[in-house]
Amino acid sequence: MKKALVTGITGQDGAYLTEFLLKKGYEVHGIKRRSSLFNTGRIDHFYEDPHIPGRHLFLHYGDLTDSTNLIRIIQEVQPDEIYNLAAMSHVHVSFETPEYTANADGIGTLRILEAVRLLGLVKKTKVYQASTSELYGLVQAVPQNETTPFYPRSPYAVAKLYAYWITVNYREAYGMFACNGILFNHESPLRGETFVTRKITRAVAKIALGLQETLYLGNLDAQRDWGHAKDYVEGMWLMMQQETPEDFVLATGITTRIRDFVIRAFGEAGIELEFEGQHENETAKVKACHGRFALPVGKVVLKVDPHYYRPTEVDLLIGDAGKAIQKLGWKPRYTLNEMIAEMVASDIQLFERSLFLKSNGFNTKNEHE
Ligand code: NDP
Ligand code: GDR
Repeated sequence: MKKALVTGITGQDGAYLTEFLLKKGYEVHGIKRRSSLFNTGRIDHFYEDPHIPGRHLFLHYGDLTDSTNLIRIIQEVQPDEIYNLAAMSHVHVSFETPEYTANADGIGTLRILEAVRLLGLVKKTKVYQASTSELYGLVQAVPQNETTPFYPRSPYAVAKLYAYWITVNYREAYGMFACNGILFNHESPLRGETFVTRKITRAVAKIALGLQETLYLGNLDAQRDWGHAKDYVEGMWLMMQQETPEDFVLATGITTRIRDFVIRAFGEAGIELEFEGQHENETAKVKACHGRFALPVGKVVLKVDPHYYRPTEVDLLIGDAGKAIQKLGWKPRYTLNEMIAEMVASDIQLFERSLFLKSNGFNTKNEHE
């Protein structure tokens, strides 16, 4: 039985990858941070009672900023594959916590690689590094592929640039199986609530159900290449099954403006929008309702709030996954519309459940609101 160690197991990708690896028959070990509230909501359904023998999922307390902790866990687990998914992954927040982001996202990767080397596991343990399309930053050329120059535009992206190159360096210097997956944005119903797609699909659900008045967003003109996280974790695994380690882009090759995502997401709930104004004065109001949610025509549901603008923005991402398609046989299965439909349906269900509980006298304060 192969053993995988997943950092960032409590995040979106960690949850989908864990499901994927368990189905493949792996013994999965995950590193979770100590937190004052439970933070394992995305993986609780895989949890197995530690008192019952024969389980396949093990959780260890740890942190990418703590070398000795990482060395101990890697020594204990002796993993065949490490998926380094842990990171302070929010681009906007990285402008407020640049030093911590550099420590966790940049040096954190070095700590993992160094632990493997110091423990003499170079020939045994493969390392996957969660690299990102944010590395491309200021547009140099499109579509972006493995040879497109990088120009990071945030403390997050600069930290990930270090992580990218230290991964390449350990591969070249020590012959380690270490590879970068340069993944373009990928989303799902498990996406963190403050990333733009999930913020939008949650707002669609809450506005449709009368739980929220207005959605406030920043730059509506940015363009992103959005795929589904479920497809992308399979790509991570495929990279780790290669004979020789290489870096791969995973993307859909289709880019969409934030504004268009908003239109499609509201459309999934049968709400047709009309946009007016420009830049910070732009708004969207209800033009018509076709489904079960009847909002008043003319109701303003979206306003721009410059608070969400970034000091430096990444305007356009569109990836070329040709190498992954050809060498890994990887292909995204979900279309953008299918993914949006899944996310909107999931958030509507979530808030309908909260409403049902509330109307039956239960307190849902700490649930999802
Ligand atoms: P999430 O933000 O959903 O998950 C991040 C995970 O990292 C969480 O489990 C979080 O723990 C953990 N974490 C954060 N800081 C630390 C730390 N110091 N020590 C240990 N664990 C930590 O991100 P995603 O699942 O979306 O992304 C996974 C990885 O892929 C990240 O590295 C991200 O930067 C990268 N990436 C993501 C893309 C995307 O579109 N989703 C695209 C390209 C790259 P906790 O739950 O306690 O907060
Ligand atoms: P991104 O994702 O920065 O691409 O990083 P995010 O969803 O945060 O932003 C995408 C674009 O939407 C614009 N935007 C807003 N973003 C947020 N979060 N909130 C808003 O209100 C809002 N309004 C407009 C942003 O300006 C941006 O242009 C994600 C993360 O998962 C990274 O970890 C990962 O590396 C990259 O994707 C690829």
